[in-house]
Amino acid sequence: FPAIFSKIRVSAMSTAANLGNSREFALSSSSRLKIQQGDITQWSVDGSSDAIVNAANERMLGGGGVDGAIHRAAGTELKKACYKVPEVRPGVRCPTGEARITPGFRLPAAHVIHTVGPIYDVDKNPEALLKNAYKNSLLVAKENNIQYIAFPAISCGVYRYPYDEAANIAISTVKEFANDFKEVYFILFSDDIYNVWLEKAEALVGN
Ligand code: AR6
Repeated sequence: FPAIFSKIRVSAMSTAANLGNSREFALSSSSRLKIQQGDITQWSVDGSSDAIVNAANERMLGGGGVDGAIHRAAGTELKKACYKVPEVRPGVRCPTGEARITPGFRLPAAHVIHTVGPIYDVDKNPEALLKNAYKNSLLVAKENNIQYIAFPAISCGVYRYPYDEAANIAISTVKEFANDFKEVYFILFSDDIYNVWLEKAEALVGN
C-alpha cells in the first residue's frame, strides 16, 4: 500500500506541464508524437502505463548523463533491479541495440526501459544499432502494454552520435509504430538537440 500511495502522489505532482516547450504532431488518428524540452526524470503521463527510456551502457548498472540522472531519481532499488537482469555474457546485461525493462521505483513514470545505443566512432554499423535501440525499446514497451513512452536522445551525449542523423533514425523508427502507442515523447535536455528534433519531426511527420 505505501508504495502504491507514493507512486500516485508523485505522479499527480509531476506532469508534463513541469517540462519545457513542446510541439505535437499526429502519427496517426489515434497516436501523437510530442517533442519536448526538459528533464526526462520528471516525466509521467499516468504513472501506470507509462515508461521512460534510459540511454544505458551494456553493464546496465548506471553511469553518467541521463543514465546517472535516472538512477539518482529512481533511488537504489533501480540498481538492485538492474543487478537481477541476467548477464548474457560477462559484464553484459543489455547488448548494444537491445532493451530491458524494470520498474521506475521512485520515478514518476511506472517503468524504465533500458537500452544501449552505439558509440558512434567505435561501433560498426551505428545506424543499424541506433535503429535497433529505438525499435527494441518500442517492442518491449508494446509487450508490457505501455501506452505512453518517452525517449531521450540516445547516443547523443557521451556516445557522440551526430544529432541530425540520430534524429532522423529516432523519428523514422517511431513512425513505424504509429498505431501502437497513445503518445510517444522525445524529452530533449538541450536547446540545440530540441531544435534539431523539431526540424526533423516537421520534415518526417509534419502536419
Ligand atoms: N533528461 C533528458 N535528457 C538528458 C538528461 C535528462 N535528465 N540528462 C542528459 N540528457 P548521454 P549516451 C541528454 O551521455 O550518449 C552514460 O554514462 C544528454 O544531453 O546520457 O547514449 C551511460 O551509462 C544527451 O543529449 O547518453 C553510458 O555509458 C542525451 O541525454 C553512456 O553515458 C544522451 O546523452 C551513454 O551515452
